Parts: sequence; structure tokens; C-alpha cells
Amino acid sequence: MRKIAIVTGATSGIGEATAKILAQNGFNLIITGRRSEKLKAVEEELLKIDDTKVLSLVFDVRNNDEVQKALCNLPAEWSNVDVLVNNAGLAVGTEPAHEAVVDDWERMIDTNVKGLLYVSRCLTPGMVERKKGHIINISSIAGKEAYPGGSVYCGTKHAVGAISKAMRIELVQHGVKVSTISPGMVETEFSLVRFKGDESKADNVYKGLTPLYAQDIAETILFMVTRPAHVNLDDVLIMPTDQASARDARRDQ
Ligand code: NDP
Ligand code: 8X3
Repeated sequence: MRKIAIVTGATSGIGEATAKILAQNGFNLIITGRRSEKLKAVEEELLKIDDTKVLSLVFDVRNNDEVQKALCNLPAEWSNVDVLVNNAGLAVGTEPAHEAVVDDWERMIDTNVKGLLYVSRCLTPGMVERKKGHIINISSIAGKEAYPGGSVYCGTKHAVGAISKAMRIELVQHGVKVSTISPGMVETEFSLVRFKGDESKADNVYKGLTPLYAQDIAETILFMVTRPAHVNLDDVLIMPTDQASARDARRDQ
């Protein structure tokens, strides 16, 4: 019998690659995102993989009413969620805090922190009841370090780390696993979003080095969710070989 995984933010990047690799490895998928056409396209790809069943849910993780409507009362055949990948997230802007756009802060905090909490609030009680489940929270190297222009993004990812640690302690007695994965640079739509559609600035982020690709993160998540029942990878830091810290990278070799 196929297990059920939900991946938030599956319309591109890490979420899309994770949904695909999980489908290839025996999971049925609940996929979410705001862009309905992109979500439909991902659904069509997933349906081509073996006997994968797919439930696509279009909503904004920042809106708790929408989250509750979509996830708190899933149809019976989808309700026993085995794996939750809290992936939906973004960085917006690179200004120092004293010059930043306040709306950018709201978008990051509401998505990366409150969105993750809203989604988890709907799906964790079922895992507790069933005494099994695995929550994977996508943090970042920005959740381990801070860098100029990243005050609020780094703050949100540090928050993901703290929330995950507390969840792990709260859920250990219920047999529910909680893990974080913290990637360095991954070439996705991330930088395009951060630079508000400026392609040349986004391309510059990865110029002269080999970044991670979404597939690298998806493969690692697959490894995390397929460990034996007695093994939990609490926290995985994964970097490109060319990147040693949030600010140190080897370029143009
Ligand atoms: P992408 O921009 O390619 O993907 C982000 C995904 O999040 C999209 O599917 C987007 O869907 C979804 N999303 C964003 N905001 C919302 C929202 N309000 N409601 C619902 N879904 C939302 O970037 P990545 O794949 O790189 O990012 C995925 C995660 O990985 C993020 O949490 C990011 O912080 C983290 N990360 C990324 C790194 C990188 O270098 N790329 C490194 C470390 C961590 P849609 O627009 O359709 O809503
Ligand atoms: C994305 C990686 O280095 O831009 O989380 O913060 S970084």
C-alpha cells in the first residue's frame, strides 16, 4: 500500500522535485501551491509515475482560513498523512533592516513561520493519534548563520529551527519524527523571487560556481523519510561543495 506525503510549495524548485521523487518511491502525493496552472502541470507529471494518486490543493499558506479549509478535514482516503514536507517559503529583498520594505518582512514571516505553523497545526494531531508520522521542515544555512541583507529571512529560518526542536521534543513521546534540512545555495526560482523578478541579479547568485540543484535536496529528503522506524535524522545541513558558509564560496575555478 502506498504511503501519503504532503509537500507544500510543490509548484517549483525543491517542492516539485521532492514530490516527484516521493511519487517514484511509492508515495501518493498531496501537493500545494498558489499558482494553479503550475500545480496542475506538476500533478500531470506525477500521475504518469506508476500508480501515483494525487490531490492538488491551491491555497496560500499565509491564510489560516484557507489552510484549515484545505487541510484540517482531508477526505478520508487522504487523511492518514505519513510525511509532511513543510517546504513553501521565500526570501524577499536584500536591503539592510533599516532600509527594508516592511511588506517584504510580512511576506517572509507570514509564509516561512506562520504558514509552516498553520499547516502543521492541521496535520500533526492525526499523526499523534496514529502514533506515527514524519514532519520535515525546510530550514536553510540562513537558519544557522546570519548575513547582511538577510536579517528577516535568517530570522524566519532560525525560527524554523527553534520550532522544529520544540516539536521534536513535544512529539517524541507520540512516535512522530521531526527533522529539519538546511540547504545552502540551491538553484531554483528562489533568487528570482528574492530579487523580485530581476533575472540578472538572480543569475549572479550562482555565477561561477556549481550550486545545489532541487534534485539534490529531494534525494536527501527521500533518504530521510526512508530510514528505519528507529532512526531520525534530526538536522541535515547540506551545502554545495563550492560553498563553505552563507558568505564564503569558491567561484570561477
Ligand atoms: P521556489 O521559489 O522555487 O519554490 C518556493 C515554493 O513555495 C513554490 O512552490 C511556491 O509556490 C511556494 N510558496 C511560496 N509562498 C507561498 C505561499 N504564500 N503559499 C503557498 N505556497 C507558497 O524556491 P525553493 O524551491 O528554493 O524554496 C523552497 C524552500 O526551500 C523555501 O522554504 C526556501 O526558503 C528553502 N530554501 C531554499 C534555498 C535555495 O537556495 N533555493 C536554500 C535553503 C532553503 P507558489 O508561488 O505557487 O505559491
Ligand atoms: C537560501 C540560502 O544563503 O540565500 O535559504 O540564505 S541563502
